[in-house]
Amino acid sequence: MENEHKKKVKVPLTIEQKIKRRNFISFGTFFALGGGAVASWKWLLNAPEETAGITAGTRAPLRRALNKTELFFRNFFSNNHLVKTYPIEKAAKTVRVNSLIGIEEDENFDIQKWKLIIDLGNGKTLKIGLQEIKTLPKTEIVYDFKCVEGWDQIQHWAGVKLSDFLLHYKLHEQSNKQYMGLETPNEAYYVGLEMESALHPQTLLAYEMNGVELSNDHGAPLRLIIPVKYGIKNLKRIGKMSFSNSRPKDYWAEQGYDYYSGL
Ligand SMILES: Nc1nc2c(c(=O)[nH]1)N[C@H]1C(S)=C(S)[C@@H](COP(=O)(O)O)O[C@H]1N2
Ligand SMILES: [Mo]
Repeated sequence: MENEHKKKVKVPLTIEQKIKRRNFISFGTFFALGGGAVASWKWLLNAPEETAGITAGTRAPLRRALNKTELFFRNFFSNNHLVKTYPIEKAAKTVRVNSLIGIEEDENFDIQKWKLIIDLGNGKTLKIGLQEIKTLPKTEIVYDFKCVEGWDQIQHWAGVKLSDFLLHYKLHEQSNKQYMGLETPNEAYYVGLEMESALHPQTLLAYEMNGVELSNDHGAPLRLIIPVKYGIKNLKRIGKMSFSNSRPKDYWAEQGYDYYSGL
């Protein structure tokens, strides 16, 4: 199932990236029966932290790492399903556009100046342009997108796996938080996600639909595609990403929809 998502490496990776990727893939293979990619990724993510704890001789970080490991294995059994995927020919040619909060009313938005802002949580931010994001391994998915309003459509998206992205930018500490928050550049639309769903192997930061770059209506230049959730969580035009241990604000949860909105 996972194999159906074609990966294309557009730009040669550095040695460090290659090693990381190889470790990631081999450990992923080890856990292949059960979609262990989340568990393996988290394992990799935490390995350095545990080592640091040992070498520094401090027990607290080590204990924290062990607790996290325990958490991964719980998640491994509870959150290991993959959403059904389809052949590319099944994907809709005319893709439905739903609501445009944070997009249509943002007249000041300048796509040329856009950068993804990562709130590192220590008062610092990271700003990443689209061209840089496009150099990361590309993953495609064709699946049945479902909106809570009662429609669904088989759609074809491509981008970088959110887990690959976090790993590449060494956002280890941030990814150990319980939640990820995303919002549009004008902060009008925002969602909160449990980290397990954000790290799900089918969750993408998408910049293409049907093989071409995203239109504004579908969230240009970069949107979230999170197949384990209803459409409302698939935030279009991401401006900022943040991390926390408390639930980030969520536009539709504020209107009474289920915060989790999982499938
Ligand atoms: N910025 C933003 N993202 C959004 C929305 C929105 O209004 N604004 N609507 C959500 C809802 S309810 C759905 S069903 C999907 C629809 O995505 P589409 O318009 O690309 O089909 O986007 C989600 N992401
Ligand atoms: Mo929706």
